[in-house]
Amino acid sequence: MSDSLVLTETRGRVGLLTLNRPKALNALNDELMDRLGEALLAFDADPGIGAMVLTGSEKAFAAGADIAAMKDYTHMDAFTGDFITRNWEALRRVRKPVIAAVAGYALGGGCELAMMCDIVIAADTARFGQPEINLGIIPGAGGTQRLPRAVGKAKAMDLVLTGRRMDAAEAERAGLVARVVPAARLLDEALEVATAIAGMSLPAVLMAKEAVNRAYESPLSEGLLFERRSFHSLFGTEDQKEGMAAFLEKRPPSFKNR
Ligand code: CO8
Repeated sequence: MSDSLVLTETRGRVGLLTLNRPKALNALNDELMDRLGEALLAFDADPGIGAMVLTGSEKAFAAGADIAAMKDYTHMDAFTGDFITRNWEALRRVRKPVIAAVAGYALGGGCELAMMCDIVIAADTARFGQPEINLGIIPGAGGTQRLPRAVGKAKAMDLVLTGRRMDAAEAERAGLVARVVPAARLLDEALEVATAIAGMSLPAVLMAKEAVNRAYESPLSEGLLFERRSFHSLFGTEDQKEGMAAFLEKRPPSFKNR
């Protein structure tokens, strides 16, 4: 449906989600985040889907939380209404990889949304930032936590305290972005990456995502143990036998996702 706030389509084994509030530069309101969470979880549950791409418009991935919607919030509106947590938690439940394809502005909640994805691919037009300080607030969906983990304290402090924007080249140098491509290539590049991932063995992909995320949540010794246990368990899959047999037989593998 073209008037939906989140457009969805499938490209082979890839689920493509497009934020569709272009006149407000994809400002994130509750309804949009509800739709996005539902769409991501639906693709996550679909056995025909192996990876997802989340994108916005040419001008904006998302210019942040909807300022008009939250302008008159009181402390209690935000707290008792569970502002942000309620419909952002769905994203954390997604087990398949999500690739953010970012063109234009990814600011505030838009930058935080990109950082919740597993791989960020940026167009050369992309601009990242946490400008909340200009509004008299601070980031509220992970900007003060995920940004330092991605780019280090020095640059995170610079961005969060001044509200300045970072272009795509700086974001790539800083480690926020995996690849930068010309704007015209953005969607093709993201779909190619997602298609390649969706062609891998799904159990291995899910475990790889879990294990990399563990690196942020646990001490090294615990993370290494988690990785080793996951690694050992993959020898119980048919796909491991197929992958290694295919290599030795010099042919492409045909994974069954089990
Ligand atoms: N909220 C609501 N409307 C917005 C937003 C926004 N964040 N961003 C842009 N718009 C609207 C504008 O009001 C304008 O609407 P209208 O045409 O009706 O006047 C339309 O989009 C186009 O915007 P501009 O005319 O401003 O376009 P420009 O090209 O001149 O400027 C900018 C583009 C630089 C992106 C500018 O729009 C801007 O600075 N936007 C606000 C960016 C910002 O401050 N983001 C942070 C918001 S706070 C936040 O995200 C807190 C996160 C908390 C967690 C997330 C919870 C969901």
